[in-house]
Amino acid sequence: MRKLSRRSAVLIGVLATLVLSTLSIIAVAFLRPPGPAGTLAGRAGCAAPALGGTVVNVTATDMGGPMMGGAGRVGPMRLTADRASVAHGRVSFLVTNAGRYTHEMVILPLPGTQSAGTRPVGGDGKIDEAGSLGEASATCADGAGQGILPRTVGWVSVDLAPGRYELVCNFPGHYSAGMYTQITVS
Ligand SMILES: [Cu+2]
Repeated sequence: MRKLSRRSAVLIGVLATLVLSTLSIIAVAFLRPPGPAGTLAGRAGCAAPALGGTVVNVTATDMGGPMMGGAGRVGPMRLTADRASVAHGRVSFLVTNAGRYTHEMVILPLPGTQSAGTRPVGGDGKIDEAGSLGEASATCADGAGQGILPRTVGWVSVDLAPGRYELVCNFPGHYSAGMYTQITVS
């Protein structure tokens, strides 16, 4: 009888452990930080108003910070758009900074057959922004500013003529680290 009770106790212990581990796994899955734009903006306490024209969602990412290689190291950085082409006219860019550094998005015309990512980078780590059609570089605001802080959004609305454009982040070193993408306006 006593032996059986001990076995039951062990069994109950094992079952309890299993239940608790399962609950922890479920809890971790639900507490994981969200990825998509809207959720990040919500957490940051700011969201873009209704934007005019066709909305292009742009995401800035980087692999920097203490989790990747430690102090001073800058990992690959990316600027990605959720569409490669858009109709001409009013276009709004909603930029979500999903990275650990401050970023921005500048719209530059891409002349001739020039490829995105091939602009010369100056000694200051930046490219020439001449011909810029607009930028989203303000935290939780429209247009130009001091940069879009991590886990926040910025936005800008512009009128674009047919052609090819390059979206870039021109914080020092970010363009050469990979923060550019192309969008075609038809
Ligand atoms: Cu950047």
